[in-house]
Amino acid sequence: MSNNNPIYVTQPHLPPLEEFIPYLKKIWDNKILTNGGPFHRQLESALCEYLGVEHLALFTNGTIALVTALQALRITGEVITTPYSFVATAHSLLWNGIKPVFVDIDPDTLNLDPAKIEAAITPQTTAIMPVHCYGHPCDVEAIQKIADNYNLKVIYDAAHAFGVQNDSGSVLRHGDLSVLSFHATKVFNTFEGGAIICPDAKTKLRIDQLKNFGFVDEVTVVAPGINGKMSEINAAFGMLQLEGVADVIAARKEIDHRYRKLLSGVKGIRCLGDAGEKVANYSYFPILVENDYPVTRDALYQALKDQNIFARRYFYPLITDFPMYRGLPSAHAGNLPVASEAARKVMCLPIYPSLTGEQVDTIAGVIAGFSK
Ligand code: T4K
Repeated sequence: MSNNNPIYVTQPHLPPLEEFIPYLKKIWDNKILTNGGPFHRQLESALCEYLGVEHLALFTNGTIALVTALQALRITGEVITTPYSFVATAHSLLWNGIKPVFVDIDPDTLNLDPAKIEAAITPQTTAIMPVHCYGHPCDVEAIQKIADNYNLKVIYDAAHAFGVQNDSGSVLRHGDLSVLSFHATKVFNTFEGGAIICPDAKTKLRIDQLKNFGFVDEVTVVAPGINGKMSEINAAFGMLQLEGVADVIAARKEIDHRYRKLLSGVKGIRCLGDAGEKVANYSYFPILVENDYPVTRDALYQALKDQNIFARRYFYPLITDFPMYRGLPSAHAGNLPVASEAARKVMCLPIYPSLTGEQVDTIAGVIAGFSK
């Protein structure tokens, strides 16, 4: 028997429509639609406060924010990164004419393995771009140590890490810059959107110029900047979303715990553990379908689909399998055994605030059903 209504891997949280009307009214009244208007400024400071960071620049999406972060730090040459991510991570390097150098991941966290970074450093290496995959923090201390030793910059792709904290507070404070995504599929969404977390006002100013074509004033352009500005409508929506984000994360936490309980005894299913975070955001629920599970990951994926349950294989294929990357020496599967295995086994189960306990039970039931 299959579910009548499809269950997707995620569903964006939306507050009641009538709550957004007063925000729209303000925009209609003042006629400021974009270019750093009042909602843009408000959301930047509200997010700084919520996230526990000093400076933040809003963007139209996470990808343009990544591209701009690399520009802001004038990164060139080679950048060490992970093959186990959404393709935008590596694309941001190609958009800057930078050569990605792929390094394998840690089998427990599925984040860039610091122990393998040093061997990939060459005289052309200028930076490291790790990803806090699924919102699980990277080993930020070990990565910083390597960066300091070799005089490299660190730009975190923190697209999944909204609100995540480790021992020292917000994980977004690590590295030279961190980049968030506020895409519809993220824990905190502004329809489309993103941000760069910057360490100081000077860097934020440069980033603000870069996202506005490089304009410094009406008649001065200092860099070939891009149009990366978040519009007032997205920023206003962000202000409203921020009010409910703690409840959103709490609801996700409940679903996460329910899955873990239901799947704990299922032979061959490994629920990915945390990476030592003190505050998590439960942005994804990845499981690994191990070799002792009765059917393959893809067979399980199809079985769920047959029940109208649309899990996703994030991150399969690996970035290094795409044509624009696979010719690079570091993209060779032999260089990336852990990532290759994870890509073969992983599947992200549906997780979003309005997913009911009953639906979670159904999904876990399909998975447990094979190993009975
Ligand atoms: N770095 C990392 C590590 C990232 O994961 C991402 C984005 C980025 C950088 C780039 O950030 P942005 O430039 O996107 O801000 C999705 C998202 O489009 C993408 O933002 C995200 N990562 C990636 C992991 O997932 P798809 O192609 O899987 O999305 P899609 O459209 O298949 O959506 C998945 C499901 O969500 C749908 O089956 C139904 C549901 N959904 C989706 C949308 C867009 C809705 O219910 N409503 C919606 O509006 O990439």
